[in-house]
Amino acid sequence: MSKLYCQFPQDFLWGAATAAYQVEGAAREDGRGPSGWDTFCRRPGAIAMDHNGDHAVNHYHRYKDDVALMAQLGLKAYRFSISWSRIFPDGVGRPNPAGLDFYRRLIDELLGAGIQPWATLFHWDLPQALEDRWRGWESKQCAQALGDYAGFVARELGDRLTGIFTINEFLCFLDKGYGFEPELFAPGKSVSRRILNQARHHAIYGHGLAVQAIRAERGNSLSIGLADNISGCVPVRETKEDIAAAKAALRELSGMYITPILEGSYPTTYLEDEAANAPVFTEEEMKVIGSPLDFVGFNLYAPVFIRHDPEARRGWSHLPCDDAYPRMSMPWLAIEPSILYWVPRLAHELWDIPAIYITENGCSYPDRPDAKNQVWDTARVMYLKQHLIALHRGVLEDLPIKGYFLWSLFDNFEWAFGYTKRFGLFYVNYETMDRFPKLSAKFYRDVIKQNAVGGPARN
Ligand code: GBH
Repeated sequence: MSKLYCQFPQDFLWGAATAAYQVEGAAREDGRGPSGWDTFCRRPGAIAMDHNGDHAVNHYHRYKDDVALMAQLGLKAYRFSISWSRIFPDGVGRPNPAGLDFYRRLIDELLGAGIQPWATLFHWDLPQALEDRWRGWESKQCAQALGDYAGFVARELGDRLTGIFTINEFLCFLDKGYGFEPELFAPGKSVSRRILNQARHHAIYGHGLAVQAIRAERGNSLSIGLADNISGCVPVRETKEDIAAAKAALRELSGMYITPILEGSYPTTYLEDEAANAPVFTEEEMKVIGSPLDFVGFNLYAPVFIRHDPEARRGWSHLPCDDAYPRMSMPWLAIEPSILYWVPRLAHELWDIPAIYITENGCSYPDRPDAKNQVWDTARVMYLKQHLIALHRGVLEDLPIKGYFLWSLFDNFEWAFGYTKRFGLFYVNYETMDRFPKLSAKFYRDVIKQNAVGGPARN
């Protein structure tokens, strides 16, 4: 009977994700040093309504109640990020015990509730001190600093973590932070193409140093990986040619980030395209970058449609979503559920990945509570249901898909959009900080309980 529904494997990991700067608040408490996002938010006009993460949703103080909400959902895992400048207020040097203690208490609370803790080391909030001292990722010393911080966290907290992500989404703190995307993120500077490529290289090198430092502390007792927003490549038609084109595109579009991490060398297409602006690197650094991982996490939201194109230089071309294409309420959030099938499939064919997690997927939507504080976010339920059904196709085809982390547990500080975009399963009233489960929270709870999408309710 269960085969009629989208039944997931018994040990499938159902989770939800957040990031430190987006939820914690308590920006100046217990010795936390400033991060690049604290600085960037002070720049007039950088953030919608000039919002900032000073208070965010106060997860720092409400973490116990928040873990109780996770338990109500039946979450099996919580993906949170660690604020680097809480642990090392200056980025390097003397650690801050009070900052570390917050994550100890959070992890204890999670374990007490039977929820696996999965921590991201760097979700864009670089200590401001590292930007001031070294111009951040422009310097190789920043990579070394990430390695040292990773080793420290693995030593202090690693025995009770289940999984660890070195870095979240390179593109967002490099291409978007260094002036190569229309939407500007912290640190909000503008560098040359040459410097961008070198900074990208330092960041993936930092990832590799972090993997090695964690492995040295914890061996195989902790699952090590990263969470990257790889391009959501989807073949426009399910033909041999378009599928092969989408696969080639996935590898080439990831030429500066995930491809060298998984292959231990840059694809020639990337080096050729960047020519004189390509990064300078050593063989030794490439070995570090290619350090073996236990899993790879993909943050997947929007499609990049690819078609076979014999006239294009690389044999494929990208078909942009036009104005009429359906979107959720984020300019870039075009809806194509099959990204959750195609990206794991194509990535697995390319790189034979031992374990794949969807580390983010979700949508923003201008939902509002009714008089009884109920939020009927039917569009989010539609979005999630369709994506999980598409993900299930990969499960049926025996792809090594081990879990799914929904973005996000709560409405929170959505970077350049401030608090104007809501991605949460729990609605947050920003005046009172009260949280209310939306319809989508109830939908997700049912999915977790049934370990399936569809089928009769069992609650
Ligand atoms: C993730 O970013 C983040 O990890 C998370 O913190 C964030 O809250 C969440 O998703 C929702 O945004 O902007 O036109 O260049 C995803 C950010 C947005 C990055 C789309 C790549 C590509 C289109 N991604 N963007 S564009």
